[in-house]
Amino acid sequence: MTNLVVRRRIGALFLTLSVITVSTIMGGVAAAAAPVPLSSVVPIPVSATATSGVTHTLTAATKIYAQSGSTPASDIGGYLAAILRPSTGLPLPVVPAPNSAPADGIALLLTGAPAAVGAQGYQLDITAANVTLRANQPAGLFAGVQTLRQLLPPAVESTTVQPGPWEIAGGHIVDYPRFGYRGAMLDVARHFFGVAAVRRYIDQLALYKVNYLHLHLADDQGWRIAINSWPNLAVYGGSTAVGGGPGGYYTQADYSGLVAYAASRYITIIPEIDMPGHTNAALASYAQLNCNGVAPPLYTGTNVGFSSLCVPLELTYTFIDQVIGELAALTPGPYLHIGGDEASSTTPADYTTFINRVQQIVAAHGKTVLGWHDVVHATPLPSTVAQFWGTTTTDSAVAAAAAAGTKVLMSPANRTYLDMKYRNNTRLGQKWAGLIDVNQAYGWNPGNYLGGVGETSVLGVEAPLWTETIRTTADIDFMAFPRLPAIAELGWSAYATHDLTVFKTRLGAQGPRWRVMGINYYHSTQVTWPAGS
Ligand code: TNX
Repeated sequence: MTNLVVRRRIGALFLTLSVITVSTIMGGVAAAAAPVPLSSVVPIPVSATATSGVTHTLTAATKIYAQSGSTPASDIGGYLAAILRPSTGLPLPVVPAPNSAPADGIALLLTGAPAAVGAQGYQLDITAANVTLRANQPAGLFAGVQTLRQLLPPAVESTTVQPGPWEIAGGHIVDYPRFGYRGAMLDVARHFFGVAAVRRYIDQLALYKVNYLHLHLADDQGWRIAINSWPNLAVYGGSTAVGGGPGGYYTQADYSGLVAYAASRYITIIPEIDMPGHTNAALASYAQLNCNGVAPPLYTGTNVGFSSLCVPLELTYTFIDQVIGELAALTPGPYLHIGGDEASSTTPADYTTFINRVQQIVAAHGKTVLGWHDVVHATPLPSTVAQFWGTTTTDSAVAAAAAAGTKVLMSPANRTYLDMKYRNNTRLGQKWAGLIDVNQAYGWNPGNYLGGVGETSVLGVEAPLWTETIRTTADIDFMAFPRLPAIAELGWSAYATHDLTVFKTRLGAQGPRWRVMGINYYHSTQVTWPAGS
Protein backbone atom coordinates (compact mmCIF):
# COMPACT_ATOMS: atom_id res chain seq x y z
CA MET A 1 0.00 0.00 0.00
CA THR A 2 1.25 3.43 -0.87
CA ASN A 3 0.42 6.07 1.65
CA LEU A 4 0.97 9.65 0.67
CA VAL A 5 1.08 12.00 3.60
CA VAL A 6 -0.47 15.31 2.79
CA ARG A 7 -0.37 18.24 5.18
CA ARG A 8 -3.20 20.69 4.71
CA ARG A 9 -3.68 23.85 6.61
CA ILE A 10 -7.26 24.17 7.76
CA GLY A 11 -7.85 27.32 9.78
CA ALA A 12 -4.97 27.58 12.21
CA LEU A 13 -4.46 23.84 12.39
CA PHE A 14 -2.36 21.50 10.34
CA LEU A 15 -4.18 18.28 9.73
CA THR A 16 -2.34 15.24 8.53
CA LEU A 17 -4.32 13.18 6.11
CA SER A 18 -3.46 9.80 4.75
CA VAL A 19 -4.53 9.41 1.17
CA ILE A 20 -4.44 6.04 -0.47
CA THR A 21 -3.62 6.34 -4.13
CA VAL A 22 -6.25 5.30 -6.61
CA SER A 23 -3.84 2.96 -8.38
CA THR A 24 -3.33 1.05 -5.16
CA ILE A 25 -7.04 0.56 -4.65
CA MET A 26 -7.70 -0.41 -8.23
CA GLY A 27 -4.69 -2.53 -9.02
CA GLY A 28 -3.86 -4.05 -5.67
CA VAL A 29 -0.23 -3.37 -6.54
CA ALA A 30 1.37 0.03 -6.14
CA ALA A 31 1.69 0.95 -9.82
CA ALA A 32 1.38 4.70 -10.00
CA ALA A 33 1.02 6.11 -13.51
CA ALA A 34 4.35 6.90 -15.15
CA PRO A 35 5.21 10.59 -14.96
CA VAL A 36 4.27 12.76 -17.91
CA PRO A 37 7.05 12.32 -20.51
CA LEU A 38 9.14 15.37 -21.37
CA SER A 39 8.19 14.83 -24.99
CA SER A 40 4.52 15.61 -24.37
CA VAL A 41 4.93 19.32 -23.62
CA VAL A 42 3.03 21.72 -25.94
CA PRO A 43 4.62 23.74 -27.53
CA ILE A 44 7.43 21.23 -27.94
CA PRO A 45 10.69 22.54 -26.44
CA VAL A 46 13.81 23.19 -28.49
CA SER A 47 15.54 20.35 -26.69
CA ALA A 48 14.42 17.97 -23.97
CA THR A 49 16.57 15.12 -22.72
CA ALA A 50 15.03 12.67 -20.28
CA THR A 51 17.13 11.15 -17.49
CA SER A 52 15.79 7.64 -17.43
CA GLY A 53 14.73 6.21 -14.12
CA VAL A 54 14.85 9.59 -12.35
CA THR A 55 11.79 11.36 -11.02
CA HIS A 56 11.31 14.29 -8.73
CA THR A 57 8.41 14.11 -6.28
CA LEU A 58 6.75 17.08 -4.62
CA THR A 59 6.30 16.53 -0.89
CA ALA A 60 5.13 18.35 2.18
CA ALA A 61 8.70 19.61 2.53
CA THR A 62 8.93 21.11 -0.97
CA LYS A 63 9.66 24.82 -1.05
CA ILE A 64 9.52 27.16 -4.03
CA TYR A 65 12.71 29.24 -4.00
CA ALA A 66 12.47 32.48 -5.97
CA GLN A 67 15.45 34.55 -7.06
CA SER A 68 16.36 36.67 -4.07
CA GLY A 69 15.58 40.35 -4.52
CA SER A 70 13.38 39.86 -7.59
CA THR A 71 9.73 40.78 -7.12
CA PRO A 72 8.79 39.29 -10.54
CA ALA A 73 10.47 35.99 -9.58
CA SER A 74 8.64 35.81 -6.25
CA ASP A 75 5.37 36.74 -8.00
CA ILE A 76 5.93 33.88 -10.47
CA GLY A 77 6.64 31.62 -7.48
CA GLY A 78 3.33 32.73 -6.00
CA TYR A 79 1.56 32.07 -9.29
CA LEU A 80 3.03 28.54 -9.44
CA ALA A 81 2.15 27.85 -5.82
CA ALA A 82 -1.42 29.06 -6.41
CA ILE A 83 -1.80 26.48 -9.18
CA LEU A 84 -0.20 23.63 -7.24
CA ARG A 85 -1.54 24.10 -3.71
CA PRO A 86 -5.28 23.41 -4.24
CA SER A 87 -4.72 20.06 -5.98
CA THR A 88 -1.69 18.82 -4.07
CA GLY A 89 -2.73 20.11 -0.67
CA LEU A 90 0.96 20.82 -0.07
CA PRO A 91 2.02 24.05 1.67
CA LEU A 92 4.65 24.93 -0.98
CA PRO A 93 5.95 28.08 0.68
CA VAL A 94 7.56 30.65 -1.61
CA VAL A 95 10.86 31.78 -0.09
CA PRO A 96 13.88 33.74 -1.33
CA ALA A 97 16.51 31.51 -2.93
CA PRO A 98 19.82 31.29 -1.10
CA ASN A 99 22.90 32.63 -2.92
CA SER A 100 24.06 29.22 -4.08
CA ALA A 101 21.50 27.13 -5.97
CA PRO A 102 19.26 25.31 -3.49
CA ALA A 103 19.80 21.56 -3.07
CA ASP A 104 16.09 20.80 -2.75
CA GLY A 105 12.70 22.12 -3.85
CA ILE A 106 11.81 24.12 -6.96
CA ALA A 107 14.17 27.01 -7.68
CA LEU A 108 13.19 29.90 -9.98
CA LEU A 109 16.47 31.64 -10.73
CA LEU A 110 17.44 34.63 -12.86
CA THR A 111 21.06 33.49 -13.03
CA GLY A 112 22.96 30.89 -14.99
CA ALA A 113 20.65 30.47 -17.98
CA PRO A 114 22.40 30.07 -21.34
CA ALA A 115 22.50 33.31 -23.35
CA ALA A 116 20.92 31.36 -26.23
CA VAL A 117 17.54 31.20 -24.47
CA GLY A 118 17.23 34.97 -24.80
CA ALA A 119 14.64 37.02 -22.94
CA GLN A 120 11.73 34.58 -23.22
CA GLY A 121 13.42 31.19 -22.93
CA TYR A 122 14.55 29.07 -20.01
CA GLN A 123 16.52 26.05 -18.90
CA LEU A 124 14.86 23.44 -16.70
CA ASP A 125 16.71 20.70 -14.82
CA ILE A 126 14.77 18.03 -12.98
CA THR A 127 16.64 15.67 -10.67
CA ALA A 128 15.51 13.43 -7.84
CA ALA A 129 16.68 16.07 -5.37
CA ASN A 130 15.39 19.26 -6.95
CA VAL A 131 13.95 21.22 -9.86
CA THR A 132 15.98 24.17 -11.13
CA LEU A 133 14.50 26.64 -13.56
CA ARG A 134 16.84 29.31 -14.89
CA ALA A 135 16.06 32.24 -17.19
CA ASN A 136 17.59 35.55 -18.17
CA GLN A 137 14.34 37.46 -17.67
CA PRO A 138 11.14 36.90 -15.68
CA ALA A 139 9.25 36.12 -18.95
CA GLY A 140 11.49 33.09 -19.35
CA LEU A 141 10.78 31.92 -15.81
CA PHE A 142 7.07 32.25 -16.52
CA ALA A 143 7.42 30.19 -19.72
CA GLY A 144 9.41 27.54 -17.85
CA VAL A 145 6.74 27.38 -15.16
CA GLN A 146 4.21 26.47 -17.86
CA THR A 147 6.46 23.61 -18.95
CA LEU A 148 6.84 22.44 -15.35
CA ARG A 149 3.08 22.60 -14.92
CA GLN A 150 2.54 20.40 -17.98
CA LEU A 151 5.06 17.89 -16.65
CA LEU A 152 2.93 17.31 -13.57
CA PRO A 153 -0.07 14.97 -13.88
CA PRO A 154 -3.27 16.55 -15.30
CA ALA A 155 -4.90 16.29 -11.86
CA VAL A 156 -2.57 19.06 -10.71
CA GLU A 157 -4.96 21.48 -12.44
CA SER A 158 -7.78 20.48 -10.10
CA THR A 159 -9.16 23.00 -7.64
CA THR A 160 -9.69 20.29 -5.01
CA VAL A 161 -7.18 18.00 -3.30
CA GLN A 162 -6.23 14.98 -5.41
CA PRO A 163 -4.31 11.86 -4.42
CA GLY A 164 -1.07 12.36 -6.33
CA PRO A 165 1.73 11.27 -6.28
CA TRP A 166 3.16 14.50 -7.71
CA GLU A 167 6.01 13.14 -9.76
CA ILE A 168 7.95 14.92 -12.49
CA ALA A 169 10.11 13.02 -14.98
CA GLY A 170 13.83 13.74 -14.64
CA GLY A 171 15.65 15.51 -17.41
CA HIS A 172 17.12 18.63 -18.94
CA ILE A 173 15.22 21.11 -21.12
CA VAL A 174 16.57 24.11 -23.00
CA ASP A 175 13.82 26.10 -24.65
CA TYR A 176 13.13 29.43 -26.33
CA PRO A 177 10.65 30.73 -28.90
CA ARG A 178 10.94 30.82 -32.67
CA PHE A 179 8.94 34.06 -32.86
CA GLY A 180 8.80 36.86 -30.29
CA TYR A 181 5.09 37.40 -30.98
CA ARG A 182 2.63 34.60 -30.31
CA GLY A 183 -0.85 35.95 -30.23
CA ALA A 184 -4.53 35.36 -29.91
CA MET A 185 -7.34 37.77 -30.77
CA LEU A 186 -10.74 37.90 -29.15
CA ASP A 187 -13.57 39.83 -30.81
CA VAL A 188 -15.45 41.39 -27.89
CA ALA A 189 -17.42 43.64 -30.28
CA ARG A 190 -19.77 41.20 -32.04
CA HIS A 191 -20.58 39.64 -28.69
CA PHE A 192 -19.29 41.20 -25.51
CA PHE A 193 -17.20 39.13 -23.12
CA GLY A 194 -16.80 40.50 -19.61
CA VAL A 195 -13.70 40.67 -17.45
CA ALA A 196 -14.11 37.15 -16.04
CA ALA A 197 -14.34 35.56 -19.51
CA VAL A 198 -11.28 37.43 -20.74
CA ARG A 199 -9.30 36.47 -17.62
CA ARG A 200 -10.23 32.86 -18.21
CA TYR A 201 -8.95 33.08 -21.78
CA ILE A 202 -5.76 34.80 -20.61
CA ASP A 203 -5.10 31.91 -18.22
CA GLN A 204 -5.63 29.40 -21.02
CA LEU A 205 -3.31 31.33 -23.35
CA ALA A 206 -0.58 31.44 -20.72
CA LEU A 207 -0.46 27.64 -20.52
CA TYR A 208 0.63 27.56 -24.18
CA LYS A 209 3.15 30.41 -23.95
CA VAL A 210 1.03 32.88 -25.92
CA ASN A 211 2.31 36.37 -25.07
CA TYR A 212 -0.06 38.80 -26.85
CA LEU A 213 -3.82 39.16 -26.57
CA HIS A 214 -5.34 41.40 -29.22
CA LEU A 215 -8.79 42.65 -28.21
CA HIS A 216 -11.05 43.70 -31.10
CA LEU A 217 -12.77 46.46 -29.11
CA ALA A 218 -15.00 48.13 -31.68
CA ASP A 219 -16.94 47.06 -34.73
CA ASP A 220 -20.26 47.78 -36.42
CA GLN A 221 -22.21 45.97 -33.72
CA GLY A 222 -20.59 47.40 -30.60
CA TRP A 223 -18.07 49.75 -28.99
CA ARG A 224 -16.66 48.06 -25.90
CA ILE A 225 -14.32 50.48 -24.12
CA ALA A 226 -15.30 53.63 -22.26
CA ILE A 227 -13.77 56.74 -23.83
CA ASN A 228 -14.11 59.68 -21.44
CA SER A 229 -14.04 62.34 -24.16
CA TRP A 230 -16.73 60.55 -26.21
CA PRO A 231 -18.89 58.80 -23.59
CA ASN A 232 -21.75 57.84 -25.89
CA LEU A 233 -19.47 55.41 -27.76
CA ALA A 234 -19.67 52.86 -24.95
CA VAL A 235 -22.96 53.87 -23.35
CA TYR A 236 -24.98 53.86 -26.58
CA GLY A 237 -22.62 52.24 -29.11
CA GLY A 238 -21.94 49.41 -26.67
CA SER A 239 -25.57 48.83 -25.79
CA THR A 240 -26.22 45.89 -28.09
CA ALA A 241 -24.56 43.02 -29.97
CA VAL A 242 -25.06 40.61 -32.85
CA GLY A 243 -28.57 39.24 -32.54
CA GLY A 244 -29.75 42.25 -30.50
CA GLY A 245 -28.55 41.13 -27.05
CA PRO A 246 -27.64 43.57 -24.30
CA GLY A 247 -23.99 44.20 -25.25
CA GLY A 248 -21.71 45.78 -22.65
CA TYR A 249 -18.40 47.57 -22.34
CA TYR A 250 -15.29 47.81 -20.18
CA THR A 251 -14.87 50.83 -17.95
CA GLN A 252 -11.33 52.15 -18.12
CA ALA A 253 -10.76 50.64 -14.66
CA ASP A 254 -11.99 47.25 -15.94
CA TYR A 255 -9.67 47.54 -18.89
CA SER A 256 -6.66 48.52 -16.81
CA GLY A 257 -7.42 45.57 -14.58
CA LEU A 258 -7.32 43.27 -17.60
CA VAL A 259 -4.05 44.81 -18.78
CA ALA A 260 -2.54 44.17 -15.34
CA TYR A 261 -3.95 40.65 -15.10
CA ALA A 262 -2.54 39.82 -18.52
CA ALA A 263 0.82 41.34 -17.54
CA SER A 264 0.93 39.04 -14.51
CA ARG A 265 0.72 36.20 -17.06
CA TYR A 266 3.40 37.83 -19.27
CA ILE A 267 0.77 38.67 -21.87
CA THR A 268 0.58 42.10 -23.49
CA ILE A 269 -2.88 43.34 -24.45
CA ILE A 270 -3.22 45.07 -27.82
CA PRO A 271 -6.34 47.19 -28.21
CA GLU A 272 -7.93 47.42 -31.65
CA ILE A 273 -10.27 50.12 -32.84
CA ASP A 274 -11.20 49.01 -36.34
CA MET A 275 -11.45 51.90 -38.86
CA PRO A 276 -12.38 53.45 -41.25
CA GLY A 277 -14.84 50.57 -41.89
CA HIS A 278 -16.47 48.47 -39.16
CA THR A 279 -17.47 51.73 -37.45
CA ASN A 280 -21.27 51.70 -37.37
CA ALA A 281 -21.38 51.68 -33.56
CA ALA A 282 -19.35 54.92 -33.44
CA LEU A 283 -21.32 56.52 -36.27
CA ALA A 284 -24.58 55.60 -34.52
CA SER A 285 -23.34 57.15 -31.28
CA TYR A 286 -22.39 60.57 -32.71
CA ALA A 287 -24.34 62.05 -35.63
CA GLN A 288 -21.62 64.65 -36.20
CA LEU A 289 -19.12 61.93 -37.22
CA ASN A 290 -21.24 61.14 -40.31
CA CYS A 291 -20.62 62.89 -43.63
CA ASN A 292 -24.35 63.64 -43.84
CA GLY A 293 -24.69 64.52 -40.15
CA VAL A 294 -27.25 61.78 -39.60
CA ALA A 295 -26.60 58.92 -37.17
CA PRO A 296 -27.45 55.48 -38.56
CA PRO A 297 -29.32 53.05 -36.32
CA LEU A 298 -27.43 50.55 -34.20
CA TYR A 299 -26.65 47.37 -36.13
CA THR A 300 -27.10 43.81 -34.88
CA GLY A 301 -26.60 41.82 -38.07
CA THR A 302 -23.40 40.22 -39.40
CA ASN A 303 -22.73 41.95 -42.71
CA VAL A 304 -19.35 43.65 -43.18
CA GLY A 305 -18.14 46.52 -45.33
CA PHE A 306 -21.10 48.93 -45.14
CA SER A 307 -19.81 51.62 -42.76
CA SER A 308 -17.05 54.20 -43.03
CA LEU A 309 -15.81 57.08 -40.96
CA CYS A 310 -16.03 60.35 -42.90
CA VAL A 311 -12.55 60.79 -44.39
CA PRO A 312 -12.85 64.46 -45.54
CA LEU A 313 -14.26 65.61 -42.18
CA GLU A 314 -11.72 67.23 -39.85
CA LEU A 315 -13.68 66.16 -36.76
CA THR A 316 -12.91 62.55 -37.71
CA TYR A 317 -9.25 63.11 -36.83
CA THR A 318 -10.00 65.02 -33.63
CA PHE A 319 -12.13 62.04 -32.63
CA ILE A 320 -9.41 59.55 -33.51
CA ASP A 321 -6.73 61.57 -31.76
CA GLN A 322 -8.77 61.63 -28.56
CA VAL A 323 -9.73 57.96 -28.72
CA ILE A 324 -6.15 56.88 -29.52
CA GLY A 325 -4.83 59.20 -26.82
CA GLU A 326 -6.99 57.59 -24.14
CA LEU A 327 -6.19 54.07 -25.39
CA ALA A 328 -2.47 54.81 -25.53
CA ALA A 329 -2.60 55.99 -21.93
CA LEU A 330 -4.22 52.67 -20.94
CA THR A 331 -1.69 50.62 -22.93
CA PRO A 332 1.80 49.91 -21.59
CA GLY A 333 2.58 47.69 -24.60
CA PRO A 334 4.03 49.01 -27.85
CA TYR A 335 1.17 48.31 -30.29
CA LEU A 336 -2.17 49.91 -31.11
CA HIS A 337 -4.22 48.09 -33.75
CA ILE A 338 -6.15 50.34 -36.15
CA GLY A 339 -8.00 47.62 -38.08
CA GLY A 340 -8.20 48.83 -41.66
CA ASP A 341 -9.87 45.71 -43.08
CA GLU A 342 -12.83 45.40 -45.41
CA ALA A 343 -13.22 49.15 -45.91
CA SER A 344 -15.39 48.60 -48.96
CA SER A 345 -17.44 51.75 -48.32
CA THR A 346 -14.29 53.92 -48.42
CA THR A 347 -12.78 54.82 -51.82
CA PRO A 348 -9.19 53.63 -52.34
CA ALA A 349 -7.93 57.23 -52.40
CA ASP A 350 -9.77 58.06 -49.18
CA TYR A 351 -8.50 54.84 -47.62
CA THR A 352 -4.88 55.81 -48.27
CA THR A 353 -5.42 59.35 -46.98
CA PHE A 354 -7.12 58.02 -43.89
CA ILE A 355 -4.66 55.25 -42.96
CA ASN A 356 -1.66 57.52 -43.52
CA ARG A 357 -3.11 60.15 -41.25
CA VAL A 358 -4.13 57.68 -38.54
CA GLN A 359 -0.63 56.19 -38.54
CA GLN A 360 0.72 59.65 -37.72
CA ILE A 361 -1.76 60.00 -34.86
CA VAL A 362 -0.72 56.66 -33.39
CA ALA A 363 2.95 57.57 -33.73
CA ALA A 364 2.33 60.93 -32.06
CA HIS A 365 0.99 59.01 -29.05
CA GLY A 366 4.20 56.99 -28.95
CA LYS A 367 2.77 53.71 -30.22
CA THR A 368 3.46 51.34 -33.12
CA VAL A 369 0.72 50.66 -35.65
CA LEU A 370 -0.66 47.19 -36.19
CA GLY A 371 -3.25 46.89 -38.95
CA TRP A 372 -4.95 44.18 -40.97
CA HIS A 373 -2.87 43.62 -44.09
CA ASP A 374 -5.14 45.87 -46.15
CA VAL A 375 -3.08 48.77 -44.69
CA VAL A 376 -0.23 47.95 -47.08
CA HIS A 377 -2.39 49.60 -49.78
CA ALA A 378 -1.73 52.89 -47.99
CA THR A 379 1.86 53.93 -47.17
CA PRO A 380 2.95 51.90 -44.14
CA LEU A 381 5.32 53.61 -41.73
CA PRO A 382 8.58 51.67 -41.40
CA SER A 383 7.40 50.39 -38.03
CA THR A 384 3.85 49.46 -39.08
CA VAL A 385 3.07 45.74 -38.80
CA ALA A 386 0.64 44.18 -41.29
CA GLN A 387 -1.51 41.32 -40.03
CA PHE A 388 -2.08 38.92 -42.92
CA TRP A 389 -5.59 37.44 -42.87
CA GLY A 390 -5.89 36.22 -46.45
CA THR A 391 -6.76 32.73 -47.63
CA THR A 392 -4.16 32.36 -50.37
CA THR A 393 -0.39 31.96 -50.27
CA THR A 394 0.27 34.85 -52.62
CA ASP A 395 -0.45 38.52 -52.07
CA SER A 396 1.68 40.79 -54.21
CA ALA A 397 0.96 43.93 -52.16
CA VAL A 398 1.96 42.24 -48.91
CA ALA A 399 5.04 40.73 -50.57
CA ALA A 400 6.06 44.17 -51.89
CA ALA A 401 5.58 45.71 -48.44
CA ALA A 402 7.66 42.93 -46.87
CA ALA A 403 10.39 43.51 -49.44
CA ALA A 404 10.35 47.17 -48.39
CA GLY A 405 10.75 46.21 -44.74
CA THR A 406 7.21 45.83 -43.39
CA LYS A 407 6.93 43.11 -40.77
CA VAL A 408 4.04 40.69 -41.14
CA LEU A 409 1.98 39.01 -38.44
CA MET A 410 0.65 35.75 -39.82
CA SER A 411 -3.07 35.00 -39.34
CA PRO A 412 -4.04 33.25 -42.57
CA ALA A 413 -7.81 32.89 -42.21
CA ASN A 414 -7.95 29.33 -43.57
CA ARG A 415 -5.35 28.22 -40.97
CA THR A 416 -5.63 30.35 -37.84
CA TYR A 417 -9.24 31.59 -37.69
CA LEU A 418 -10.70 29.99 -34.61
CA ASP A 419 -14.20 31.01 -35.71
CA MET A 420 -14.09 28.68 -38.71
CA LYS A 421 -16.02 25.44 -38.28
CA TYR A 422 -14.07 22.22 -37.73
CA ARG A 423 -16.45 20.30 -39.95
CA ASN A 424 -19.58 21.07 -41.92
CA ASN A 425 -21.80 20.11 -39.02
CA THR A 426 -19.95 22.10 -36.32
CA ARG A 427 -22.69 23.93 -34.42
CA LEU A 428 -20.74 27.19 -34.09
CA GLY A 429 -18.68 29.25 -36.47
CA GLN A 430 -18.48 30.22 -40.12
CA LYS A 431 -17.13 28.62 -43.29
CA TRP A 432 -16.08 31.46 -45.57
CA ALA A 433 -12.36 30.67 -45.16
CA GLY A 434 -12.92 26.92 -45.18
CA LEU A 435 -13.14 24.20 -42.56
CA ILE A 436 -10.26 24.09 -40.07
CA ASP A 437 -9.49 20.96 -38.12
CA VAL A 438 -6.13 20.22 -36.49
CA ASN A 439 -4.40 19.09 -39.71
CA GLN A 440 -5.24 22.40 -41.34
CA ALA A 441 -4.43 24.55 -38.27
CA TYR A 442 -1.06 22.90 -37.67
CA GLY A 443 0.03 21.94 -41.19
CA TRP A 444 1.80 25.08 -42.42
CA ASN A 445 5.01 26.97 -41.83
CA PRO A 446 4.55 30.62 -40.81
CA GLY A 447 8.07 31.49 -41.95
CA ASN A 448 7.60 30.08 -45.43
CA TYR A 449 3.89 30.32 -46.22
CA LEU A 450 3.18 33.56 -47.97
CA GLY A 451 5.11 34.15 -51.18
CA GLY A 452 7.81 36.80 -50.71
CA VAL A 453 7.32 36.87 -46.92
CA GLY A 454 10.22 34.91 -45.49
CA GLU A 455 11.01 34.08 -41.89
CA THR A 456 12.86 37.35 -41.25
CA SER A 457 9.78 39.35 -42.31
CA VAL A 458 7.50 37.43 -39.96
CA LEU A 459 6.91 39.00 -36.55
CA GLY A 460 4.92 36.01 -35.39
CA VAL A 461 1.61 34.19 -35.48
CA GLU A 462 -1.84 35.06 -34.18
CA ALA A 463 -5.08 33.07 -33.89
CA PRO A 464 -8.14 35.36 -34.12
CA LEU A 465 -11.51 34.39 -32.68
CA TRP A 466 -14.34 36.37 -34.26
CA THR A 467 -17.55 36.10 -32.31
CA GLU A 468 -20.54 36.55 -34.60
CA THR A 469 -21.65 33.04 -33.54
CA ILE A 470 -19.76 32.81 -30.25
CA ARG A 471 -21.58 33.90 -27.08
CA THR A 472 -20.30 32.05 -24.03
CA THR A 473 -17.03 30.95 -22.46
CA ALA A 474 -17.99 27.36 -23.32
CA ASP A 475 -18.21 28.51 -26.97
CA ILE A 476 -14.77 30.14 -26.73
CA ASP A 477 -13.33 26.95 -25.24
CA PHE A 478 -14.87 24.82 -27.98
CA MET A 479 -13.47 26.88 -30.84
CA ALA A 480 -10.04 27.47 -29.26
CA PHE A 481 -9.32 23.92 -28.11
CA PRO A 482 -7.60 22.04 -29.61
CA ARG A 483 -6.67 24.54 -32.38
CA LEU A 484 -5.23 27.35 -30.27
CA PRO A 485 -2.42 25.14 -28.88
CA ALA A 486 -1.64 24.07 -32.46
CA ILE A 487 -1.14 27.68 -33.53
CA ALA A 488 0.75 28.44 -30.32
CA GLU A 489 3.16 25.64 -31.15
CA LEU A 490 3.75 27.05 -34.64
CA GLY A 491 4.68 30.34 -32.99
CA TRP A 492 6.96 28.91 -30.33
CA SER A 493 8.58 25.71 -31.58
CA ALA A 494 11.39 25.45 -34.10
CA TYR A 495 10.12 24.25 -37.46
CA ALA A 496 12.60 21.37 -37.30
CA THR A 497 10.30 19.86 -34.64
CA HIS A 498 7.25 20.00 -36.92
CA ASP A 499 5.66 16.55 -37.22
CA LEU A 500 1.90 16.18 -37.60
CA THR A 501 1.72 12.55 -36.48
CA VAL A 502 3.71 13.10 -33.31
CA PHE A 503 1.88 16.37 -32.67
CA LYS A 504 -1.51 14.65 -32.70
CA THR A 505 -0.40 12.43 -29.84
CA ARG A 506 1.18 15.29 -27.87
CA LEU A 507 -1.93 17.39 -28.38
CA GLY A 508 -4.19 14.53 -27.35
CA ALA A 509 -2.22 14.13 -24.14
CA GLN A 510 -3.42 17.62 -23.19
CA GLY A 511 -7.05 16.43 -23.29
CA PRO A 512 -7.16 15.02 -19.74
CA ARG A 513 -5.67 18.32 -18.50
CA TRP A 514 -8.38 20.31 -20.30
CA ARG A 515 -10.99 18.04 -18.78
CA VAL A 516 -9.68 18.76 -15.27
CA MET A 517 -9.56 22.48 -16.08
CA GLY A 518 -13.18 22.42 -17.21
CA ILE A 519 -12.30 23.39 -20.78
CA ASN A 520 -15.12 22.46 -23.18
CA TYR A 521 -12.82 21.23 -25.94
CA TYR A 522 -13.77 19.80 -29.33
CA HIS A 523 -13.06 16.10 -29.50
CA SER A 524 -11.44 16.21 -32.94
CA THR A 525 -11.19 12.87 -34.69
CA GLN A 526 -7.82 14.00 -36.05
CA VAL A 527 -6.27 14.00 -32.58
CA THR A 528 -4.92 10.88 -30.88
CA TRP A 529 -6.63 11.16 -27.51
CA PRO A 530 -5.54 8.89 -24.67
CA ALA A 531 -8.00 6.17 -23.73
CA GLY A 532 -10.87 7.53 -21.70
CA SER A 533 -10.44 11.20 -22.61
C1 TNX B 1 -13.56 38.85 -41.63
S1 TNX B 1 -10.77 38.95 -41.09
C2 TNX B 1 -13.36 39.94 -40.81
C3 TNX B 1 -14.19 40.08 -39.61
C4 TNX B 1 -15.20 38.97 -39.47
C5 TNX B 1 -14.54 37.67 -39.86
C6 TNX B 1 -15.43 36.49 -39.65
C7 TNX B 1 -11.05 40.43 -40.93
C8 TNX B 1 -9.90 41.27 -40.81
N1 TNX B 1 -12.33 40.83 -40.94
O1 TNX B 1 -14.86 41.32 -39.64
O2 TNX B 1 -15.62 38.93 -38.15
O3 TNX B 1 -14.19 37.75 -41.20
O4 TNX B 1 -14.74 35.31 -39.88
